[in-house]
Amino acid sequence: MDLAEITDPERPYTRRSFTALFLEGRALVARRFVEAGLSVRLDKAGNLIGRIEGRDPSLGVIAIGSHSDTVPSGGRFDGIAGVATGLEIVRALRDAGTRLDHTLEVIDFLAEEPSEYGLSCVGSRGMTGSLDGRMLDLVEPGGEPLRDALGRVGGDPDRLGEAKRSDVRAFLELHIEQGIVLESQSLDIGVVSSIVGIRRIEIVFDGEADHAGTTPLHLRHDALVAAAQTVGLVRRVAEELDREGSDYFVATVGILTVEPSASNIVPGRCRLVIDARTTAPALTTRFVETVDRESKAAAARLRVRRSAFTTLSDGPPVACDPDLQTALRRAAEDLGLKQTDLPSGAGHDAAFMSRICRSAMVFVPCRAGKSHAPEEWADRDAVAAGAAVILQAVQALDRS
Ligand code: HGY
Ligand code: MN
Ligand code: MN
Ligand code: MN
Repeated sequence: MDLAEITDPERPYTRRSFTALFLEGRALVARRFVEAGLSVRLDKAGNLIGRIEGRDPSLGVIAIGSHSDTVPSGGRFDGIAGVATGLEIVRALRDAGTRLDHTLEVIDFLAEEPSEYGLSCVGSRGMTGSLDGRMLDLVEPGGEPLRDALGRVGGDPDRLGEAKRSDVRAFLELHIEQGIVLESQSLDIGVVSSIVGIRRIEIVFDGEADHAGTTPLHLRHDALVAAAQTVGLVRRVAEELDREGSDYFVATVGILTVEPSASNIVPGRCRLVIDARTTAPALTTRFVETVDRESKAAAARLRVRRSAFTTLSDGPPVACDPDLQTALRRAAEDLGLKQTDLPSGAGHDAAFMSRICRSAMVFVPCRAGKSHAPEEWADRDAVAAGAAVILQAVQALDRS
């Protein structure tokens, strides 16, 4: 809860990556790591890593983690509940006088939320060799390239290779569900079966700024009308694809900027970012083809130039490790908790960690399924139950 106080007073629970607020929050997390007896380091991808050596270093690492950054006007549990879980598990093991055979790490991944760069999971991409030069060259509108921001928060874009891990045997992430299934069915635990694939696309329309009073409609080059038709198109195509079969498909335009943005100027430039998610990559291909074709047609009709249609990121759907899922189900059962398997419509660091090790997640209920909003809330006992499941699974893993 202390972390929730480190926020933008104008926008509650905001600690956007790469900002002073994020760094202040991260310093608090690092202090908690040290207080818990962890050795602490920042890797070259900007991840904060707490570590406690196991009795047999040859066995490698079991890692638990999530992220401490937030979306704008976010909540108090998205991400940080998973980092706090790792800390509590370290404390519980220490209080029980238990030292694992495996080395245990608690990880606060850098920039899990898509920052102004439109790229999510920067830290876990870096830890898994999935952060490439094109991504590092992304520039936030009017700001510094991602590579410079990464250097500013303790990473090193020129030594990212050192962040790639091969010694992690298993990764477990606790996260609030950010959906309504668990609460509506009075369930305690969600064992995550898969994590949705996410494609993010930037589209820019360049028209001509003009006087809103003296420019006849047929002479305008209105970038916002082209963008608005594209936003409607995104929703229409997503509904068609989502209705089609059993696979999940959603698409959102969460960013739309208008320039010069004045009531009496015909908009000259518009930038929008599409976030498309599905459990079936073939649907994304069809979505992108349709939006590409029809947004170009809208621009032509309106005598506007579609000056950019760029994939910012493209992560495939990921199946969580089946053996870890079994261990989590067994732990929930041993603890007498009510559970279900369910897919994740949210993206997570666990998806990237699956590229280097066995990776799985536990969801805990959050009030009314609300997330990415100040109303986000999870009961302490609910998070504690999830942490107990992960602790039990970690101890079973350690013995296996
Ligand atoms: O956007 C997401 O799915 C996650 O909350 N970062
Ligand atoms: Mn989030
Ligand atoms: Mn999250
Ligand atoms: Mn996550």
